[in-house]
Amino acid sequence: MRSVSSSRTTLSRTTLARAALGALAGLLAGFTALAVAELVAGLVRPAAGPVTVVGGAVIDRTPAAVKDFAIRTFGENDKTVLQLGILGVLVLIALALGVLALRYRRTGAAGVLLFGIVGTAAALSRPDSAGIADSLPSCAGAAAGALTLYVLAGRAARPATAPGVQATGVWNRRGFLVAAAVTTAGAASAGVLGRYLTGRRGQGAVASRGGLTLPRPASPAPAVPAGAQLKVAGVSPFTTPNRDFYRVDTALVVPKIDAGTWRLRVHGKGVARPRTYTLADLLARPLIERDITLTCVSNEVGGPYTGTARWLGVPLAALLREAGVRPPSKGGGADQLVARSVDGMTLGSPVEDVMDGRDAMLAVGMNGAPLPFEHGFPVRMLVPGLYGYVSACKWITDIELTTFDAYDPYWVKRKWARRAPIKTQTRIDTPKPFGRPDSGTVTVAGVAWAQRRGITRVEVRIDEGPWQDADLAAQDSVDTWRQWSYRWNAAPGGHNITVRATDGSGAVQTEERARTIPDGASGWHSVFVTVP
Ligand SMILES: Nc1nc2c(c(=O)[nH]1)N[C@H]1C(S)=C(S)[C@@H](COP(=O)(O)O)O[C@H]1N2
Ligand SMILES: [Mo]
Repeated sequence: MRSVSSSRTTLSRTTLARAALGALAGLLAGFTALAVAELVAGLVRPAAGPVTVVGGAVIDRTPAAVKDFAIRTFGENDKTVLQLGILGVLVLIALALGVLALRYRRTGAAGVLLFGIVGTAAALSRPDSAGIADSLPSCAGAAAGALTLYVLAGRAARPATAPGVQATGVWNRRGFLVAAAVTTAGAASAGVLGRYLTGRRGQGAVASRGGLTLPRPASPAPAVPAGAQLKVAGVSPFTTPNRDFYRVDTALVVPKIDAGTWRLRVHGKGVARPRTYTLADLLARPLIERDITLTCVSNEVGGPYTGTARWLGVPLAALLREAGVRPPSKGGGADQLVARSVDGMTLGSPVEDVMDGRDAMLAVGMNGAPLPFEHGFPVRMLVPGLYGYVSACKWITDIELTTFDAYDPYWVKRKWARRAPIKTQTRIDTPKPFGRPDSGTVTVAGVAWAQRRGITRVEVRIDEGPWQDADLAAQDSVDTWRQWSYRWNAAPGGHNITVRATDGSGAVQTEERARTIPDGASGWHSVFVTVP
């Protein structure tokens, strides 16, 4: 009895240990696959790496509500979370395939090969796909991974037999370890080399940005009025530094474009003189410089996805007029301008808005520097008054004049509105939600924005009390946000602070709550604080 049970324990221990080896073989195969894919992507095209293309394909297919949830929950870490999620799934599958391969070597290896197909399908489905070459990283990675699993599983599973000696059930541990070590070293070198190649590819772009001297604007921005920036701790700075400026896009790998080879094509309906511009062509034109507040349609009431910068750029309306474009109100046939970026993103703006006299521009500078790569280097579009997703194309490379009937750009295909002017919003920056300010005088302060209309009034309400006028900081322009503050005599207890603004047309910000989808959030921002 005793001996049976102990042999059973030995057996299950052996089984477990073997399963662990199988799992390890699976992990190493997965690691090898990704490292080899990285190396090939470094040689072919960094954006064609399997995690990048699968992640991109997932983003493209994510329903708007889920995307909104991801932005809300993970903020600007949403892409990292997505990539970690993909890696997590890959690890689980690799472990399972490894265990499977102990018994069914061929099947396990074939399972790894399937990922080459998944990666290829994802790569080819991306809007910026460079064609069949984009399948190379996934296919090469999958092949290397399958081979690794086949070899390692063989070593892990094979009992150490010698001629004339009965199989002992002890596998070839040393053989496995040697193979595993060689695999690890080889895969790690492939990965490092791949990273290096990817980095080197971006160097031309980095150098072209470093070497770019921005011309002086023909029309400089007026100085920000001294009174536009309140001296209140906790309020958002009037000008958002580039490093703090929110970033929202679908790019898992930030495009690094060499300014020297960059081109912008302008063509389409009603374009009498289609033309392709170089950066030098654009910089030779008279530039304007303007303070503009950019806002994302995914910004919740009270949310962080809005910021103000001093932008330098080429007036877009003049450039379009030169090309022969007329707005619909002047008889032009195209009512939609579709901007396309190097990563295949498409954004559509009303031609009427772009040409109605506002400072729509092809921006090259942001707060005195060339655009950061994250914000669209070398050139992005900006149209004051419109949410980013219908106007602010980063890494722009193509402008096509068309109609709203003829073409739905990326976000519109995903149920967002075709037209999306920015809604009036007010945000309380201080005190923070659930803050505990001391009783007595508490300065409540924040920002309000209604681009193109400007802010003429901000009111604050404590609990269910009357609306009180806040003090307005100086207004820079109708296209920028405006700071406000309110001195509140706070009594101990829990309090709700609510704010609302009135825009330049006299319209009071609506109380009606709307979600971000389809055309931007509305409603009043309020924070709850406890005065101890
Ligand atoms: N190429 C490209 N441009 C893009 C996007 C994108 O995903 N890809 N996102 C748009 C959205 S939704 C917004 S709100 C703004 C954000 O610009 P920022 O990241 O510089 O703040 O860029 C717009 N331009
Ligand atoms: Mo956005």
